[in-house]
Amino acid sequence: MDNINHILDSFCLKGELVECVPFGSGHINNTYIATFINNDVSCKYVIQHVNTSVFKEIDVLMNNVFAVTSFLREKIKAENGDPDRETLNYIKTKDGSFYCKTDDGECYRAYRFVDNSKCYDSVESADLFEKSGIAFGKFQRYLSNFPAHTLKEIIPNFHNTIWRYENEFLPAIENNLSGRADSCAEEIEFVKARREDCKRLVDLLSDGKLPLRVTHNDTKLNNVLFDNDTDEAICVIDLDTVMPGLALYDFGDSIRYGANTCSEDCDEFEKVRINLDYFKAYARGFLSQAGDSLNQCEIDNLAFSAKLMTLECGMRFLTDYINCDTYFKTSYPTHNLVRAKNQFALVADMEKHMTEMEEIIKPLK
Ligand code: ADP
Ligand code: GN1
Ligand code: MG
Repeated sequence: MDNINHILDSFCLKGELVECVPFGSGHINNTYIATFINNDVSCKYVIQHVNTSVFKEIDVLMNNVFAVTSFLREKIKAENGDPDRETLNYIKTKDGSFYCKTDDGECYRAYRFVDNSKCYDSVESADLFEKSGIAFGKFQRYLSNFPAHTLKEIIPNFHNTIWRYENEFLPAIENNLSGRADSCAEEIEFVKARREDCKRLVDLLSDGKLPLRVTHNDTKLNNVLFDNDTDEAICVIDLDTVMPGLALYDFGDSIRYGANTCSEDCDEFEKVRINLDYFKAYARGFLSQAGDSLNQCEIDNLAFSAKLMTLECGMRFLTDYINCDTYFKTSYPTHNLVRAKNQFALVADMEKHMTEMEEIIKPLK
């Protein structure tokens, strides 16, 4: 991180800097924790370098997240919660901007670190996963009357799976920039065989059967902070992709990530399975908060959404592999291919268990 002092100095942060170290495991932005000492009290801030090739309109992005967090603060207060802990608190720069831009055009933002909190990269128990379902369900409920038209769609067609299929996946194969397409013919066929699935939710949306809501769109387990002492889910974070979407995107993406018996990066594909206990626990938590507002078509597609979000994510990893790994951070040459194969193994296992997944949902709602 260049010019760290200069960057930190541009924000309204109090005290003397002790250290600033890399943190987290996200695939897009770079996160750092800056520790300051102020009157003998230690104070931590999260500093993020925003990936502006992914988030091209940073002003619009920051307007979105400030609007959403301001709205959430009022909701949290109305339910006697603690808005300093239960949503992100962004810190403006000294000249009143939502982010700092360096001379070489890099963009950084800052917010308060939620003390005594932690994140999990993998699900450790059904109970923990249920709590994350409660957090994301509550997030959805809080935002149910947010004026959606004021939010810009920061990445258009983000979860429009058929759009990604036609406009990203097929052209990647056609252009074959990396020359890798021949080596993943089986994975390409796996996606092609499921083209009809890619249309299902967007068709239901355009038929008026699924309502457009304000959704998070990146509901990985590590986008929830848990209390260090009680293990209660405190705060939903990583709000960059909050925009109009389907409740099913949020439900499905959580299952994709958290109910996989292996991590997204695991290359032991034969061990990849859907954990049905975790699926049930998450569904119970999510529906306890958001269930009353969901319509029957949403309920009927919960199990399918888990499969679709997994297929979509696998397709995005595969597309990036064929496109020379320009979108997701990777640590080794076949990393995106491994992630894609992992996701497709999960899709295949969900297909085997789809009836059981649907049966699990029925009594919950
Ligand atoms: P990324 O885009 O890299 O996923 P996140 O916003 O999810 O970025 O932050 C990365 C990690 O930093 C999180 O998983 C969490 O561990 C930690 N983190 C982010 N915000 C906070 C916060 N306000 N308080 C404490 N930890 C945080
Ligand atoms: C990215 O930034 P991170 O790691 O929370 C991606 C998600 C994918 C996820 C896969 C803006 O999320 O859509 O589901 O990787 N975020 C963006 O792990 O593309
Ligand atoms: Mg994150």
